[in-house]
Amino acid sequence: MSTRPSYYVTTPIYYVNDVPHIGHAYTTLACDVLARFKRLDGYDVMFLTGTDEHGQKVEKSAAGAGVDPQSFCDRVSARFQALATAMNFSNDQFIRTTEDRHKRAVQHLWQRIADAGYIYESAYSGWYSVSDEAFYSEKELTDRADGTKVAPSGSTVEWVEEPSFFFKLSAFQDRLLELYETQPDFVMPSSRLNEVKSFVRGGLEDLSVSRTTFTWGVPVPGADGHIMYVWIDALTNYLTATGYPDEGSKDYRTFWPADVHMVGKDILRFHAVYWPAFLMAAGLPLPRRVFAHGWWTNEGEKISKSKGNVIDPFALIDDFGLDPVRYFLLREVPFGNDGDFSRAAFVNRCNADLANDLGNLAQRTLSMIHKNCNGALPAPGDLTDADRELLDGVDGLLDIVRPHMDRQAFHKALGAIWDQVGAANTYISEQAPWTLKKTDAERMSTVLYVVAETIRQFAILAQPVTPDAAAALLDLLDIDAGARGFDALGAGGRLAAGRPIVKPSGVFPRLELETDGEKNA
Ligand code: ME8
Repeated sequence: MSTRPSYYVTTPIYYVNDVPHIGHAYTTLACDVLARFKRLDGYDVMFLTGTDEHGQKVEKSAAGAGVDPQSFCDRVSARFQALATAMNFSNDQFIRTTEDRHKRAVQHLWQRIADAGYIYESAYSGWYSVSDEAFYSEKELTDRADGTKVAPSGSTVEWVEEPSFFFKLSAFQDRLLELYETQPDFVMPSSRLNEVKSFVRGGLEDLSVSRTTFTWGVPVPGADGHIMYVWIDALTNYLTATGYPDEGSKDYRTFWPADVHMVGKDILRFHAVYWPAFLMAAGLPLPRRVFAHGWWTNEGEKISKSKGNVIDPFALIDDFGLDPVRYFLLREVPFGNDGDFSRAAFVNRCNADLANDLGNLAQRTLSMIHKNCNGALPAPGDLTDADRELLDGVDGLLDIVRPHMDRQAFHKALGAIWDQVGAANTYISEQAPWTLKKTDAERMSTVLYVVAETIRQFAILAQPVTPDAAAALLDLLDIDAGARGFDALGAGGRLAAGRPIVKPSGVFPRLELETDGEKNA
């Protein structure tokens, strides 16, 4: 087994009733950045994403499209896999719940919960939302003027009466409350933990976990006609990917329990209440954290297919290039809060931080070195207080950024890096190497060296978020592949003088707000 520490991060598995949009890209991006960060920080990482392909909702969508469910799933799942490629996601696995290994894992988990005495047979009558794949109690619903009822999510509910197996969720109220007390980071951000606590304090009813009125799902072992509730099926994907039910497998022993299940706030209850209860019932270790992030709106409006305002990530990448999209999504909005997507804010943010602050800093510094130092990095002379202050700030960045990343505070991590990019810009303006060129060439060399060294570290730290641009910067500095990890940060990894510096080409182009179909990328 590896001696490195391990890290397991998961995205929700996405329903194949819908094609991927910016919300899906956002969640998986956050996980991708965590996975890349941890790999660079020396961890053995597993990063999982995939598609949730069973249930009534998918069965209905397939029927609506006039194809059999499996062909329908194959088609839409391929779109999610294409999104992973387009977004440069570094997922180690892409799981599909229609895979045999998954069906085996779900049936095994079910049996284990049943054997422990937490599943019983009865009949369900109550409200169900196919769109949310969720049961609701009467008190959670509101009445529409036309007499129909709606769930808190806004989706329509229907009355369901059928034989069903139940999971004894009510038996886990105290243990769940104890979990939230003793492990307060189990649900983040803390405002979400409070929501979960008050839901659980309000009392838990047993959960209907099988359906008999459709067939597209995993059969309940030994109970003809019963299909497992899609959420038991879906949540188990996190175990399947580790090799479960083979608890002796290398991946299970290395990666379970997961470090972070990243989800949107809409599906927190399933992950923070049902999932730990299922695992407690099965006697399996619990994940360390469920992080529920906020919701994106489009220019102030809720994103919905019916409004026709769905933001297509493929089109956005096409318009602006990938790295700006990745940067904007994680920098603009405090992670955890809701955010509004506006193209004007996008262009402003990317031009200010990427094109101007980091892009120009690199462009002018490396151009000056190429032109004025014979195309090679100069050796620094004696360092002044200003030089040392800037280098100390940059050398100390990882210690500031790492705790932010460990709390999924991407905006703070990026803010801390870009504060130092700002300090480097202030430094170069004050030191004015373009003036020193005429008065003190040796001092000019020192200033350019110091800035080049800060760019090296900014590029290493920016790799998780803007991998292509960061690699281009590291290429410009002629940094070996083996010297791009976080162990190369700080004074120990200082640039060696004399390395060739070619004429740089712009790494972060300036973006234009698109007019008459003009493209940036
Ligand atoms: O819920 N803003 O799948 P799903 C931010 N299959 N994030 C958004 C978003 C938006 N406007 N819209 C969607 C399911 N998301 C289940 C999950 S997991 C065991 C099963 C993201 O396709 C966000 O992560 O409806 C949300 O939780 C997820 O997509 C819902 O994806």
